[in-house]
Amino acid sequence: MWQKISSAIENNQKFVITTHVNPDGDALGSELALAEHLRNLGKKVTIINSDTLPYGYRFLDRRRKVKKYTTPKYTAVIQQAEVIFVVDASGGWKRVGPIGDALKQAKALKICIDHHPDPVDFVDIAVIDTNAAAASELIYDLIVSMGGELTLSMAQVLYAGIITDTGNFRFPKTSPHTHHIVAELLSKGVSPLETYSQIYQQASVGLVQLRGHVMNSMTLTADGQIAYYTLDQETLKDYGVKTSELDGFASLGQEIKGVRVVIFGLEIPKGRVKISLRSDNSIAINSIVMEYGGGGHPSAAGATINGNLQWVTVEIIEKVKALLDVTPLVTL
Ligand SMILES: [Mn+2]
Repeated sequence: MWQKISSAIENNQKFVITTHVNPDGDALGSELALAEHLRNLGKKVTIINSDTLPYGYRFLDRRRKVKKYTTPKYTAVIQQAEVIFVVDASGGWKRVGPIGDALKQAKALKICIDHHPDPVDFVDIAVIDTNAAAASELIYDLIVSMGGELTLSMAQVLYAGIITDTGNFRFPKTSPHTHHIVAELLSKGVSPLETYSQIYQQASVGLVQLRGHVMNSMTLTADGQIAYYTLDQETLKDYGVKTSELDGFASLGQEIKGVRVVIFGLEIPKGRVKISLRSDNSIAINSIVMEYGGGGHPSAAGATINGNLQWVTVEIIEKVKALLDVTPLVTL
């Protein structure tokens, strides 16, 4: 499984690593652990993303190794790279944002390591395992398969990647292998409490109150099988919250008994709406957002759609209702 990638690592010196737009814990954990592994092997590595590191994940990157893509600053680095890694992102160069165009044109060998069920024809080598709960699991497997040293800092970022992508070990892809890996990570000295606190207990009062606002506005439909809510830019401003801080808002409706699908519509600039869908795993909802150029997993998916917040949300509600009509309640 890892043979081609191991050879690519062994036979080259200059690496660039990137991931999807709005990087999450798994994206960053995968990038940082892979970068450290490569550096331990004496390689030259630059992590470059289209977006800045979200504030809440700065603790993973105290040495500021994750760079934000700008031209012409990183043009030469990208052109001179021998291998480009795309981690936790598949589906094409668009997924990685503005840096995608530069990477696409680079002459480097392109490698994708991911767990999303999206096409990988944009790279030369791909390891895709949709059974993996997190890309961080795959990076761990790669490091181990190469006999690489697993340091505490690598264990820390991989642990953060795994807990965030598994929703603290509750999402359906969480497996015995996930827990085997985590056992190894903890044995390196990772603190579950400290990591949890860094990720989930650093909110501003505005953010917590905004959560309350959203929960108050939540509406149930389709006999309580759908919970939906929206958030516009003005409300965000009122609470002093940034779009990038809304991690977890899409799953708020999942606390309600009987809710199978949550629809969260978020107004974003330029007349667009970001739709996030969550399902209780009794129904695959990623087909709905694929129509709009979105993607994701069967139980967690999203898309950015042009249009008015209310109209777009209503359109998605109707699509989910239609899907529920043809999908009887059977656990997948
Ligand atoms: Mn992931």
